[in-house]
Amino acid sequence: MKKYLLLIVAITFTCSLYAIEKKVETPNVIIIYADDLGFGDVGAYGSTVLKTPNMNRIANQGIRFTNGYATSATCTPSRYSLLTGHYPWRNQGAQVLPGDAPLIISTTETTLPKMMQNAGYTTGVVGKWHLGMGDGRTDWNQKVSPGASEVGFDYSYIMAATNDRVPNVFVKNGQVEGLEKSDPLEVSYRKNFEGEPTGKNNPELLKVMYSQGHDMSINNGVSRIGFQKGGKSAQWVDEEMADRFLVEAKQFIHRNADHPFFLLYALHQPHVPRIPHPRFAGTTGLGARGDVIAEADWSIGELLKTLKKKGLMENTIIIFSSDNGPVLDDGYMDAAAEKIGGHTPWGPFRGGKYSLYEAGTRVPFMVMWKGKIVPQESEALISQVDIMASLAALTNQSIPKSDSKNMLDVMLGENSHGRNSLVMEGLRHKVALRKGDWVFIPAYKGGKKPGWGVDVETGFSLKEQLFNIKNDPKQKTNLASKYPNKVEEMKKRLAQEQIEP
Ligand code: NG6
Ligand code: CA
Repeated sequence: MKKYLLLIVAITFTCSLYAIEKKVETPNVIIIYADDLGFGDVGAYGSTVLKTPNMNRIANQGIRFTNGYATSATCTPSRYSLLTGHYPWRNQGAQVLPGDAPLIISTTETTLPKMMQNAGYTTGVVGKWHLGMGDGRTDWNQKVSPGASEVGFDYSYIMAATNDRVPNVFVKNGQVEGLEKSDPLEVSYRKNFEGEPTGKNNPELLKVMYSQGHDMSINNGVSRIGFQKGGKSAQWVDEEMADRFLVEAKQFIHRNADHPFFLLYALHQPHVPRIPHPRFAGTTGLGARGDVIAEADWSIGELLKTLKKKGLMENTIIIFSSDNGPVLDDGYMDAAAEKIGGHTPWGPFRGGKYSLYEAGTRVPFMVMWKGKIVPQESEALISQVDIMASLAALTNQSIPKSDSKNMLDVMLGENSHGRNSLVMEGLRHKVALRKGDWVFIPAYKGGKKPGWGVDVETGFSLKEQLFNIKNDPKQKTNLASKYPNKVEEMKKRLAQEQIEP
């Protein structure tokens, strides 16, 4: 009898231990994702000229990664990886998209937001989308589908592509907001609609002049990429965009404060056109680019205040990063280069947006979970593609095999060993490998400059390039001919990574 009693006690004990171990935490998760914000744009990453007190707050109260990467040096591919856990070069369609492009994520794919839904979360996305929506023959006056909802977001308030691409409207749960039946919205990337002004023909209507491209339809005194007609009541006012997205993000938090939520707050700053609210214009002395970063920082501060007010600070993980590196002139004469002064958006690195050199993909990457993450800096190698598997581990979900690696303990600062290697992407799906302190860029044709006037290096060279990124962050000395064995090793590894996750 005693024996049985002991056995029962033992079983109960093991079961309860198991229960403790299996206890799944479901803190809210907010990803704040900036657009074209550089490593060196953030105070916590060394910016002294430009002040970012609220981004710094996240960094200083959480873990600040110094080796954190976007998967690509442009927007759509990086966002694709964040939401799918796949490297972007595995999908030919994951390239900078026009505003009328169809959705590039399969509706049957297990995505980050779908995984969070499975874990019991209410999911939302506010801000920049740029993953395509509709089937490619979109009538913007009807419900646009498939889109964010089919990718796994219960709520979406987004712009289709970028703030420099038509249509210049917000799409709320698949419906263009504020449309009037009498003035339907039409969009084309092939030709203008008869009688409609363009930046090219009517520069007198512009408040900011374009420098490259961006000479098509005009809205709010800014000419864009692509043509649009009608839908006047729905067209956005750039100066109000930050406030609009902030209100939406705050309302999402308010509505979902009493159960687990996942929010992707995809900021539009500092992507072009850089048009801050008058509250921020001229406040940084760095021109429009600095001012819209100040505006983004303020928005983050307001979001943090909302969490605090709702008592959600200890129960929310905040991840902050950027989709790609910085660029100065990206198509408008907004004096970003002329007013840069001593500010270095690319930090200590070479290149920028569009580049296979370091500043293309090395971005601010920080994670805060008040009371859980011990404030620290981490040198662990980590990629945004890892967020999906890490959050799957957090919420006890299983996901299909992908490029996403479970870095939960690294993200929470409990382990300083990140990835051994990662693949980064430049223009046109060209890739490079980071492994340990080394970066290897294969020989590529394509020219040193992107070719449409931006002052950034592609990173392409007809010669193979090998750098020790720790000793030489500016990638000044190509060590390929000095270390042929290292080149061979890196080449092999890159080929392996390309074959399978
Ligand atoms: C480029 C645009 C640039 C920007 C970029 C996408 C021109 C000359 N340049 O083609 O302004 O919109 O696409 O940026 O049109 S991203 O951050 O969304 O990838
Ligand atoms: Ca971007």
